[in-house]
Amino acid sequence: MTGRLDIGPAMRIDLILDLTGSPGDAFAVRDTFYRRLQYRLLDVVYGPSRLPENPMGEVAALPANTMPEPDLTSAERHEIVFGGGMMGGMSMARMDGREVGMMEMMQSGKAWTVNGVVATGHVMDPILTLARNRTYILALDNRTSWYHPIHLHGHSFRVIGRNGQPTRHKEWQDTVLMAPREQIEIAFVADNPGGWMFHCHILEHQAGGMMGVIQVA
Ligand SMILES: [Cu+2]
Repeated sequence: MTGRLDIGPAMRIDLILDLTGSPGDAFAVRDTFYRRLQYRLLDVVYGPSRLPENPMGEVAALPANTMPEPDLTSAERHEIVFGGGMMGGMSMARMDGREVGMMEMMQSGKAWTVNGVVATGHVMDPILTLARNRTYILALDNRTSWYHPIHLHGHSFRVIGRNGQPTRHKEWQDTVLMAPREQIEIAFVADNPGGWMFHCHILEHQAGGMMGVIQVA
């Protein structure tokens, strides 16, 4: 069996495995994301008895999704730029209310920005204030040379576009893995009032400044 799924920290997937092997067959599930750090995560091993011909039988219907559907025709669009890191080409950023260079950021243990701002604590001005129950499209622009799994608290969103192309499944997620230099559009109804963290779920990146607050009024 072959096949690859890319998931970052905080991401989950539901998999249905249609097992068609014979008793005693085995295959490995490997993490191959970092070529030099590959490892065997687990083995799937068939038991001694043969599987029934139609193991899945009738697939039970899932309960209907209760997430509010984003209304893309009336959506308000906001761009969110993720910057910083080595080979990011960033020269200046805003940290604790003033402009600083990359060197000063690094000396403070910081390396990353959201819309040009380095987060330095957990209390901060919101990067966006959204009206309750409106649909928003966030255009996420990864201007770094690194992967970032970006996680929004308080909401699930649809991933509607990648690098200008619509996605096939408009998948529901609460964390989306951005490849280096990738641009991703997400859409959701801001139906949960509060101040919600929006951050990279590689926690070193979050601590290094890659987080913001989205306020839903
Ligand atoms: Cu990151």
